[in-house]
Amino acid sequence: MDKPGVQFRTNQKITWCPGCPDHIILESARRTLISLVEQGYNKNNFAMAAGIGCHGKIFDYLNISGIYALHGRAIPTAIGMKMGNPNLELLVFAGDGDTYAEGMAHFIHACRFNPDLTLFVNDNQSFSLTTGQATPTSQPGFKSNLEPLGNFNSPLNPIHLALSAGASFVARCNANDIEHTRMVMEAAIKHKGFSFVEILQDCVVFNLYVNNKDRLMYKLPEAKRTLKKALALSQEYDYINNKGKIPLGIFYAQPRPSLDEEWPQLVNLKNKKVGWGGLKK
Ligand SMILES: Cc1ncc(C[n+]2csc(CCOP(=O)(O)OP(=O)(O)O)c2C)c(N)n1
Repeated sequence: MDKPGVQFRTNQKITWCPGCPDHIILESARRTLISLVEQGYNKNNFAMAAGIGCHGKIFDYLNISGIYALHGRAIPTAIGMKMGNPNLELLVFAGDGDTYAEGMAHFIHACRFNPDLTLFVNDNQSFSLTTGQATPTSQPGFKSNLEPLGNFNSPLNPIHLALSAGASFVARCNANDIEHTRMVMEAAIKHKGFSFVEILQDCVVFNLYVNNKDRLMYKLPEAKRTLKKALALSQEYDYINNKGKIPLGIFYAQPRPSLDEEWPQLVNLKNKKVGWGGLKK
């Protein structure tokens, strides 16, 4: 076990911009893992697939096994890892460009297939590593070198989409709120099946319009909700409006059989305790 205070850290130099909330998301993830290990999770069974983008650099800084996937392909990479060793606790760290543009088909089908893994999407409403082009959650009018006249498209609503596609756990966090994000991350990892956590974050360099929305955010009360109610809540925020309210927390959590429970081959692997062995105490 690492020394207290350095758990799950690597010695890599962190190269995110000063002030980027990716630093804070890393800290929430680190605290989540520490808390789960304290509760009996086996540290060696955590593994990650990271997307390509600023967000993906968490792979270098969070000390668990894994792989940098291709841009847009972190979800299928994680599903493959899970099929190879269903005893792993798979975490996917992806970006909004990564997941909702090039990776969109994988996102929708993961909601349908319900593999037992957790997807965290750092949503800064821009392709930031490539210097700020519009993603599917960017606001109309967002100007970039690629679209000097501004983005013509309206944002899609990933929370609404995930719920519609059958995701069994759907949540939203504010990157700036370490402790709330930690709590939601922990609940998402504990959920059996596909968990989707959208983490709204500022981009301090490329899409300043989407920043400083903390004052609009409020926390949903913990409650078991119908899909209908969760869908209605998901529409409170349209990713453009700077006046309305932005709900945070768990919109929906409804366990249903996961991919690895439905496939006999995976059940067999699980029972044989392939790889690193049983996951939880
Ligand atoms: C297959 C493929 N397509 C496109 C790219 C180029 N690319 C690398 S990072 C990136 C932007 C990532 O944006 P996002 O996923 O929103 O993450 P952020 O950098 O904002 O955290 C793009 C388009 C690539 N490396 N590989």
